[in-house]
Amino acid sequence: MTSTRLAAAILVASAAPQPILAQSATAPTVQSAQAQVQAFTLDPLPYPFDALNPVIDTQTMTLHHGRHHKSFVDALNKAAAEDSAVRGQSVEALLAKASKLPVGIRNNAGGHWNHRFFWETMAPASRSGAPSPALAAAIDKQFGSLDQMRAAFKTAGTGRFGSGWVWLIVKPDGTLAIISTPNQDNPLMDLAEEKGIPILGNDVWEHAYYLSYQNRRGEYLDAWWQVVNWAKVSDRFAKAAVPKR
Ligand code: MN3
Repeated sequence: MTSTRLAAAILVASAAPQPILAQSATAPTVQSAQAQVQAFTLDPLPYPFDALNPVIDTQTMTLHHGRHHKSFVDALNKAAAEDSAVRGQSVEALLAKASKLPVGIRNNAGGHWNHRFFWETMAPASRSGAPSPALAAAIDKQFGSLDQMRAAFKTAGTGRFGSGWVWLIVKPDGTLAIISTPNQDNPLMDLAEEKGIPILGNDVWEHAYYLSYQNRRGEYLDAWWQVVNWAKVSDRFAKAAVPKR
């Protein structure tokens, strides 16, 4: 054996056991730590990926849920493993203290909450339905009509520069309002300019519509009403609207 080969053999012999030792020493700790902080989960869509065709195409839904939403969940779980301010917290608790969190955690917490809410806001067009009588009355009172509410929603959505969301919220005084938030912010965050309980929301990031609509965000906002789950929105309204005396 040449000295080079001998050196290589010694190197292999001395190096080989190290990963095994390292693995056996640290793997169980890492695994149990991960098991404790797997608090954030990516739930499956409440309908098949192709269920919203042609309003939202299958590829957009697949990428939006499996890549975009998943990235927020993965990032939150990573943050939870590293940061005691995130560990063991609900996503709602993170939103409530968003102003005190690093911007990355604020974005990922918002992104997770917003997308979970978004999937549940929609249903196949055949099951879209209509607002409950109570919600329809509140919409008429605040906006004049459902069509006028939709027009105001479109104005807010097309007016959002860059990326963000548009929301129909119940304000603390019990009235409805339409607002838009930048990035992955939402009206539940303590730093929101206008706070309230969202009952309906649409994602106006380009990834939500670009494959089918390209730059035509207004067209997407018009078509989107076909897949709004009004039963879910009405249920949220009933829970959020506290009668004021
Ligand atoms: Mn999105």
